Amino acid sequence: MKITITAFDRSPDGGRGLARDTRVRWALEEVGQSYEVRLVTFDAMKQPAHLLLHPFGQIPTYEEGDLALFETGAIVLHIGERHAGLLPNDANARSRAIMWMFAAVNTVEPPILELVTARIFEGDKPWAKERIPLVMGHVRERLKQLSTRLGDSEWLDGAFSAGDLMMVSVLLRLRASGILEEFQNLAAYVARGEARPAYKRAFDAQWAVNNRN
Ligand code: GTB
Repeated sequence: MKITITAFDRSPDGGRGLARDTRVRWALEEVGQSYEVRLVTFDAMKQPAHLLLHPFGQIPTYEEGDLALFETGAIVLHIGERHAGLLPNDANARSRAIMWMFAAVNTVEPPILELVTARIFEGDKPWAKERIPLVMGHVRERLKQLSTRLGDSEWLDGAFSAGDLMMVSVLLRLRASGILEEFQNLAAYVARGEARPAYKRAFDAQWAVNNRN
């Protein structure tokens, strides 16, 4: 069945792969499913037609037959459940992979988003100079815990899974901050994710869209 996702008509990051359609593209590439992309402007995202698909007026969305989904965690989980390649067959290992997906979006991503907000959207506020080191501390604490758990392992729990796909996607948002490099094993973990052929295809596809004439 045809799969259609939505993405920014022009991502504010100019194609650095940080918008969340990249993780959905990556998941589809990992399982070998082709997909189409409908590009939407910021204005179109807030119009009734898009709000029917995404109540919060955001991208990405996912359509497949009469199924319409939003939220990248739910979309990647759906892809992993329908196609081989992202979730282990063993029931316990599968539950643990899903646990890492939740950990990525629910425990690791929030302080990272706090930092993005503090640095980019509130960087000119009078409290920014005091707030940024505080939020950096929250991010460091999470990275330290994650780094300890990952140790010398290649992936979070055995073979690469949707849990790693979500975690690497979340950590990539830290690249510009330099914090990731303080944790050598996490920096190497992210680099391993980026080196996967499926990630490269996903990245290249969104780059092409965002750098077209
Ligand atoms: N929890 C949702 C999910 O995981 O699907 C979050 C979806 C979301 O935040 N979508 C953003 C969006 O549509 C795009 S990805 N924003 C428009 C709006 O809310 O009006 C977030 C994002 C945007 C830009 C960059 N960037 O330029 O670096 C990075 C990430």
